[in-house]
Amino acid sequence: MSDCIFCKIAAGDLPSEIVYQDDRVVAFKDIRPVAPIHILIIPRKHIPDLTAITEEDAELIGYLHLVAVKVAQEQGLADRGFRLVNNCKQEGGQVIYHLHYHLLGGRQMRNLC
Ligand code: IU
Repeated sequence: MSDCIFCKIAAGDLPSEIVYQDDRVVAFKDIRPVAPIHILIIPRKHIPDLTAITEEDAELIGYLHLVAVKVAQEQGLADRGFRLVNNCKQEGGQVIYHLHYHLLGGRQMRNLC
């Protein structure tokens, strides 16, 4: 999608600190981290939010989770633990309408909100 910031980041048209990428998924550092490690994991495919996924995306979403674990391992979080969060639509706190998961770690997580 031409006016989507995360599509532009995935395409390399906007700068970001990419920590992992392949033909389907990109992971990059959040510009406003709320934890010592805060990485966003996105599909290259433009999916606006979690409610927009279809049966066709099932494998992609599963694969995105595999990438999340791989990135967590590379960041030294696999044994310590981490949090993987999706904010969905307005009341879920979603701001950027390109599906993404927040990988948060490096400190003790407590409250959910
Ligand atoms: P949310 O789940 O849509 O609320 O999260 C959007 C995140 O995208 C938020 O943590 C921002 O700091 C982050 N972000 C970014 O990393 N790079 C950007 O260029 C923009 C937002 I705009």
